[in-house]
Amino acid sequence: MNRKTLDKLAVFGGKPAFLQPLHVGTPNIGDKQRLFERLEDILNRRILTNRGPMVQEFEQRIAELVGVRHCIAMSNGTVALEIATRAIGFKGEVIAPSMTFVATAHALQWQQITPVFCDIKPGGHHLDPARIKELVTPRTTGVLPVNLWGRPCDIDAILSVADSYELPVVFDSAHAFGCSYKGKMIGSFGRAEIFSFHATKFINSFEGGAVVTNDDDLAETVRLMQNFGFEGRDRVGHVGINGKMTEIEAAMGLTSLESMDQFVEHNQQNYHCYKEGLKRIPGVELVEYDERERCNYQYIVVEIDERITSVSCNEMLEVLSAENIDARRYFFPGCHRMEPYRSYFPNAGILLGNTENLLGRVLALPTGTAITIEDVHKITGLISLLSESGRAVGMRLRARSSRSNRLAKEVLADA
Ligand code: T4K
Repeated sequence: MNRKTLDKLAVFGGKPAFLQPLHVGTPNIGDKQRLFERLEDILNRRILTNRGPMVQEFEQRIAELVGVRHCIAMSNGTVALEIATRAIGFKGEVIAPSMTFVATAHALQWQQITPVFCDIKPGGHHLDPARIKELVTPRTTGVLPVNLWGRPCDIDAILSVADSYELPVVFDSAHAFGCSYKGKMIGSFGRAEIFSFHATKFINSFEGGAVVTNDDDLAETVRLMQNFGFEGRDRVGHVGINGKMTEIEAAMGLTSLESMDQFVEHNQQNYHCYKEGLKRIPGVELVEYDERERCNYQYIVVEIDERITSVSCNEMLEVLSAENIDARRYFFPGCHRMEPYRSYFPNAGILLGNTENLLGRVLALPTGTAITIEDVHKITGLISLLSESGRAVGMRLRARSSRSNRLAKEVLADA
């Protein structure tokens, strides 16, 4: 790419490719009219929360779709994790990946349970079952794997290792609603699983989450704990919390569910368009879905190999951001490098070689129903341009940043 073409990039003063920012996680919105009708019902009924009819219907629909006996709708996915792990009796130490959103670790630490970070598989993004046994101690009470990006982890192998130590497994399936593993819906594995229905998720209820399980006793405990531990009007049997989903959230959830097929179709088209647009770009590898399974395609994730692209993940982010493409470095720098875990386990990285190697190279790109095929073409076109002229772009960005560092030093020296 010659200098003139480079000048067209917004990062070097050109016009941004998009007038408005394109986000990772712009909400999927279903039929607004249906939502308004439900809102009308809620207001007329004057039951706004405390497991009203909308929440009950939402729970039933989720349980049916997943194929489990129980769904307990929650205020969000984090509280769902906290309650599920508490109700099972997790304490002491729990084995979990660091390659996840920090809520996975926080849900444990919030209850004084130590997350013991386990590395991911070489070349993968998910917990490595082969590494679990080296982390089991007498204090270990469970395993908390994550079905990251809606792609299942090695569920059978994890359950088998955990079983050999009699450790219960709770799956963090925050991303994986509507996805399957070996033909069976995610949500039906382990003692329990959780979903998130946050605004940025495939199916959203503004904020929201759920615990799903086939264990009747566990479901009962989760339900009680979610409602302050009340077992009747005047009797409390557990330390509980307020983890309830509201009626309006359930109304949004139900409305989202009705459009689930359209959301999948839209996401799938975007995914195929990304796949086509990125396939010949050296150093940019799309994390692929197994299309023999059910997928929600809600995350478009690429791995950048800087040795080939000559621009780092960070530089790519800077260039895309200037074009109004708000890509995200999920989940950099890893839970083990965030507080309080960084202070508790300053050397955790030594055991997390695959995680450390991956975290600096991952970018999530915008998708969802707010992103069109034309948007995706533009995004992949830009990435292609970037990779063709990675060396020149990288040099120019680095020259600019060292110029501005020099300038800042001169200003400081003059002050
Ligand atoms: N486990 C895992 C593996 C998780 O990924 C998460 C949550 C949880 C557990 C816990 O579930 P929740 O307690 O959240 O239910 C977001 C979400 O807040 C979080 O739910 C999610 N995972 C995580 C992966 O992403 P941020 O801070 O990266 O994104 P946020 O909220 O800034 O949204 C991204 C972009 O989406 C925004 O820049 C703009 C756009 N957006 C967002 C919202 C909320 C909109 O256009 N409209 C909106 O209403 O955390």
